[in-house]
Amino acid sequence: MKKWIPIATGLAAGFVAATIAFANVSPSLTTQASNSNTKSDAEKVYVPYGQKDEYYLFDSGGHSGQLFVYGVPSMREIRTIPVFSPDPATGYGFDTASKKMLGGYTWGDLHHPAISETNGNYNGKYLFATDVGNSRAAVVNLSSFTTKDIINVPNTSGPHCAAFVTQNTEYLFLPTRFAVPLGQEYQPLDQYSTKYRGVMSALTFNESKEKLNIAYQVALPPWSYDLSDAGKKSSGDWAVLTSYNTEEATTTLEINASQADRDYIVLFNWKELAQMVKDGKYEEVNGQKMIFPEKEKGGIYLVPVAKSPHGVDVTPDGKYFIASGKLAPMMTVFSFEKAFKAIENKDFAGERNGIPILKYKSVVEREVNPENALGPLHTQFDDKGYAYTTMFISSEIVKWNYKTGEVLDRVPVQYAPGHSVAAEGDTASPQGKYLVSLNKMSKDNFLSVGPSHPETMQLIDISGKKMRVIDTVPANPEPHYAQMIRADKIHTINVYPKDPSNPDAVYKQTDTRIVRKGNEVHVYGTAVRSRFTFDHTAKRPDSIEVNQGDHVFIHLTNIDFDEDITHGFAINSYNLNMEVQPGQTNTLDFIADKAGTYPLYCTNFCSALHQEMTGYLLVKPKN
Ligand code: RUQ
Ligand code: CUA
Repeated sequence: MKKWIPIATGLAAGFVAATIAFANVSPSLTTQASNSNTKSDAEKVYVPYGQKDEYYLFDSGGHSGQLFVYGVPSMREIRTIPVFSPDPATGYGFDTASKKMLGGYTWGDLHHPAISETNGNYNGKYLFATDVGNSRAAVVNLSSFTTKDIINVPNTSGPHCAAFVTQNTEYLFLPTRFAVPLGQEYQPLDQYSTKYRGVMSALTFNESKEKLNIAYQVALPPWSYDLSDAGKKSSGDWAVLTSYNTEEATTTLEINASQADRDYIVLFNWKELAQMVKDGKYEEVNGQKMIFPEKEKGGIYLVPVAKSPHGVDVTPDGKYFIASGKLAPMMTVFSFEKAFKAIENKDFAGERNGIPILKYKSVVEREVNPENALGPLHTQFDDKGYAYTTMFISSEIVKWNYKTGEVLDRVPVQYAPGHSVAAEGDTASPQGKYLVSLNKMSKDNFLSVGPSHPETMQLIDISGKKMRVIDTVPANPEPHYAQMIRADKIHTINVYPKDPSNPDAVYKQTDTRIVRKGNEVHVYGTAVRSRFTFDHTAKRPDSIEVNQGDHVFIHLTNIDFDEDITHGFAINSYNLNMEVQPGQTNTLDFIADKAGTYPLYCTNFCSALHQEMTGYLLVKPKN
């Protein structure tokens, strides 16, 4: 393997120089050979037929708008869950309910998945995600691996700094990457500092209805908010987020947003903010309850941090938060306890936009600066109290002790890791054992597919004193963050249970019917191996005849109550396809605007006679 060092564009000149100089002393030069996998590594990742992986890995799909599910340690991809983008394979975005949920958007940018938590640990029930591209949030049900709700978040733009849930899933917070005028109205960029805002939204989730809701918003200064994390245990009522461009630059951010030596971590008490809303300390902005920190004091503080920080991660004990600076080659450990004391003593060093600034010295615990390690981004934790930080520039994982600052081990990865994910590594009880490095580059790793190479995931055994890369696999674009959960915490359903209260469901072929209401045609049909029945009384029960211009609703119930017997339903030339899983009722609606004869068929292989599972849609011309 050739030595390769990514040169990040847009870094301060001195920093780039340091990066180039660093090429000569990279630890990967000396330890590269240890990354060639051996037979014993292969045995560690081999999961024999009939056995299952120990962990699920939920990997963000970035601008594909999807979520990818892998098994660990085999690193086999087992499922794609469409979240913010349509997916013909499952009919997501085609059937009536999911089409409505997507709201006309055909893509999304999914960065940070967040599994629901109880007492700071994953409970395996739901997964939340945000869309940086079109300012949305979504929830995925982990018993069916399907997206249940998507909400548009007004007044904001690009909730990159999300989603992270509080320790009992009380809230998920969505601070944004882009500042915009409230309501995204037109405002000249010269008015940036006064008219633009970086808004943080607090969302709640109603589990019985499987619906997301915006509880309140906070009009933060017009900075970019990058990453966030919720507190745990003694810091459980608090959350932290990093900011950059506190310079409030409006052009050429790569230079102008890197001027100040310090940016800020925003520290807030979400219980206090919720109380402020209860007390009416907010203004209504475009239908949302908005707290303005310059008008209503309390709950929010700023902590100075080395310039342009990226990740911020709360330690499993809830005592510290660790910020990593993409332009400062160090990890800074801050103490919640010290911050609380400084807040109590009003030990402030001024304020910005009405938000008190704590003194760096009174909150910092230690700075950790591993020799020649460059571009620290994100930190994960194991069961022994150690931290693992990704180094984007020097392409390695650094293992260190956050209580002493001691650096314990370093392992090169190929190349440019953004996040890494350890088994339950951002919870109150990390599992140790495995860490997956989510690499942005894979030069030289796989068969060439042209100028653009796939991204990579590398599985690292972290059970011993020394880390060891034991597997390397290509990854779908684009792995940003992932979460890894013990497989026995996820309880999937085998078939959808019957729902007699669903007016669209039909569980017996003898109940199938076609009902006309004006120019609306409702088909209540069934799918079973290997036939469709739309109207059991008709001469041809598997065909549908409508008039041109009719609004047609196909309500289809899969009455094969057998695991894995999924049927599809497609109409030739009408650009329609949906899926009905065992026991499920799904609806597809469309305007039959094209007259003619259109075969319909099952798209999902379901039996030896799957090819016979067909019929016709006949659309009678208007005149
Ligand atoms: S970010 S590479 Cu979208 Cu999570 Cu740090
Ligand atoms: Cu039903 Cu193929």
